[in-house]
Amino acid sequence: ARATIGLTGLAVMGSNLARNIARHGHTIAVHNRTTSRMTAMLEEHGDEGDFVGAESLEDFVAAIEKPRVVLVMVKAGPGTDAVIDDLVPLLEDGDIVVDCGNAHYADTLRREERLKEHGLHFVGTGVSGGEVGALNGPSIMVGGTDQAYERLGPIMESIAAQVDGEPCCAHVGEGGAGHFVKMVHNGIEYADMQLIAESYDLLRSVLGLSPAEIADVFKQWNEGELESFLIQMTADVLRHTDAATGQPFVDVVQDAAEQKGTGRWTVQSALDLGVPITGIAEATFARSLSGHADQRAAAREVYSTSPEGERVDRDRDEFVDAVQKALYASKIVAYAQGFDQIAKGAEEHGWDVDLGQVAKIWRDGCIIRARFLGRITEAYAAEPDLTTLLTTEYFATAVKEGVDAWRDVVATAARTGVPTPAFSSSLAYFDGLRRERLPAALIQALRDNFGAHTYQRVDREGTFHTLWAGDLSETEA
Ligand code: NBP
Repeated sequence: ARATIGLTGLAVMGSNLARNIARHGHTIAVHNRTTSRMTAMLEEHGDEGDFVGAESLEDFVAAIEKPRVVLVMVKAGPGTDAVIDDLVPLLEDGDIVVDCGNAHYADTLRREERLKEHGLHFVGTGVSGGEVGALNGPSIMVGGTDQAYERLGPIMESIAAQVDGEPCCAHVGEGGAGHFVKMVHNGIEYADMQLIAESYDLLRSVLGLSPAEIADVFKQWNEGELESFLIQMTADVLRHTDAATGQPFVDVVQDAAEQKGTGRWTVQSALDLGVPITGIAEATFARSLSGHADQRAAAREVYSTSPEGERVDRDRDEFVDAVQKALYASKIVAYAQGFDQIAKGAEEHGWDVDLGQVAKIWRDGCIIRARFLGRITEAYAAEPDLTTLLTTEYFATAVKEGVDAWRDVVATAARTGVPTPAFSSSLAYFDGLRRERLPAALIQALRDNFGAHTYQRVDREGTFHTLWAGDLSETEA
């Protein structure tokens, strides 16, 4: 055995990750179910480092030094189970199986339990950054045991993106924490993209700017606090012209956004945990709405004769500035909600997750990489038990400065008929949090009326019920 690590599953993500590992001086055994994919990869890239090509799983496992580290990068779901089934009989006590695919964390928990019975470590690992990240330095969120990380960590840290000499890779927590954190990362990515899309829609619909003009706006935003991979990418995409038609590229793309499921998982988990992640949920539903072509066509037919939204005349610079502020404030809300979900998930599952460290390893390599994340790391460093990111001085200042513009943008969107579910729900969440009294009091009273669900009083301890069908007297439950 001469390879320090092995990787099976050489589609685009797996082969790029293997090349990244080899380029960093690690000898890597490579395998793929369909052998031709492995030989093709070695033919094309074999000179980039020290690869050991294996045609069978037996040869693959035999090529790796013990305790073995086997990275699995196959299609998530049954594919992962199939590979695990084949690997388990070939592995020995203390070997480490690392699932780098986009698995649901509940599957990871189940697989970890199963492999533990065989004396094996199972490490669910989130890898973000798409294919380019896999090759040049992704952000890596590792779960599983401390013991497994001791062997795996140094290799993964060496191939991850680096910021100021620090790797964007960490053992974020035990068990399924790696895949849980990756799931929320993807949920936040949904919210980020939805907020960007709403900003674009407002600038185009309210101000009448062209995609190229909006590209300039995003380019300018990318020089300030909003600086991020996605804002830069938005400028590039909006500037792109379709070669076939000469139209702005964004106008020839069908307006139905797809999803592979991580956004949905994030929302499902949030419902179970009781965490209001309104930004991510609205972003997920907005994609879903965009895909309902039949309902959209039917609604257009019925309502297109009704007055459209109002036309408003807005000063260009002032409105661009307002949208920027609304975007930033809504983004702060979406991240506060996402980090809240990670905190609650960690509490629920008994994982020790350092939220500041999570923000730190998202600073580069991953899709949501942004200047902003450094601020989140600072916030948790100053106050590790922070209840919500919204109350830290830096973010509170930004929200207070932006709140008038935020209201103006949401009101303008409503008046002009531009749908802004993420902007609007983020503002509602913010207003809900800061409100002295919520109408939840009325809901609780109604619940007591129809279902004797009881209530607490503001003025004294105890649990009470009013005899709604009787003499309206109050009883103590
Ligand atoms: P795919 O998700 O398209 O999976 C293709 C690979 O899975 C091939 O190597 C294929 O082998 C293997 N495979 C399948 Br399918 N069923 C198998 C089975 N029953 N036994 C063994 N191997 C099996 O590849 P990908 O796009 O490179 O993504 C890999 C993982 O990385 C996925 O979990 C994905 O969600 C995750 N991910 C992807 C991205 C991205 O940007 N694409 C980003 C982050 C994470 P074959 O060659 O023999 O068919």
